[in-house]
Amino acid sequence: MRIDVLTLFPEMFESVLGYSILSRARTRNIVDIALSNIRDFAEGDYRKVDDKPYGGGAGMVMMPGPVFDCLEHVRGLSPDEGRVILLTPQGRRLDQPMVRSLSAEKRLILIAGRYEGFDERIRDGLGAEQVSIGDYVLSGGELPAMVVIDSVVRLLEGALGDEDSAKDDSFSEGLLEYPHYTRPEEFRGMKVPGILLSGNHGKIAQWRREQAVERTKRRRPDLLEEAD
Ligand code: 9D3
Repeated sequence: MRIDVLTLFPEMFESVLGYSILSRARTRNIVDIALSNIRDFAEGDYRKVDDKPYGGGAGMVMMPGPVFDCLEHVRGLSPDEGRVILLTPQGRRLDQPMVRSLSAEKRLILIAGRYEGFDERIRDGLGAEQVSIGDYVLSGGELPAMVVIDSVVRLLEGALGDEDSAKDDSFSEGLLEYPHYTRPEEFRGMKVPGILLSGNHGKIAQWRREQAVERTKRRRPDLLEEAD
């Protein structure tokens, strides 16, 4: 997969892309991630990318010119069309089915914004899908773009190492996870449930399923509505 990111802060991405699963996926050529600075497509001595809103009001608005020019440049970097995603609080909320669908694409083009918002002609004219990562206010679209990248890349064939569990147990799809324990058997008076030490794999699987259903009921009843 190829992922292009259009951003005013390409440096923000470097640490996240340089660690663990993402770093390994890049060195193994499972994903090629290219960062483009929208400011490189701004004009004038000041390379302005934002301006005051027509009609007045607080905050600045991201100008359409640099974003359109940057996208046109980026499109030419690879023959694949790519699914264009605009990160915005007004977008459809990202969830695992959307992540799965994005992971099936050959190319993604992510646009991260700053300021109070995009000039409406960016939304109208770019033919982009608008995506949000949830109902809370962040300072820009960069962290959301990194969330999309991380969630998508870990689903790509070969991205997870042996130590990362590649697939969930089938029953746990759509449920919260069952409780996990490792050594020691007793820690500060808290014991590992005896069943996990029993060696009875049938009973262990049954206990885990019950635990997963029970904690989903208690903490996330909304998920249970949709699970099998
Ligand atoms: C008062 C209006 N604000 C909208 C809630 C303006 C505004 C605040 C922060 C507009 C953009 C932003 C920056 N956020 C994003 O670009 C963003 C975002 C987010 O803040 N939360 C969840 N998902 C996303 S995707 C992009």
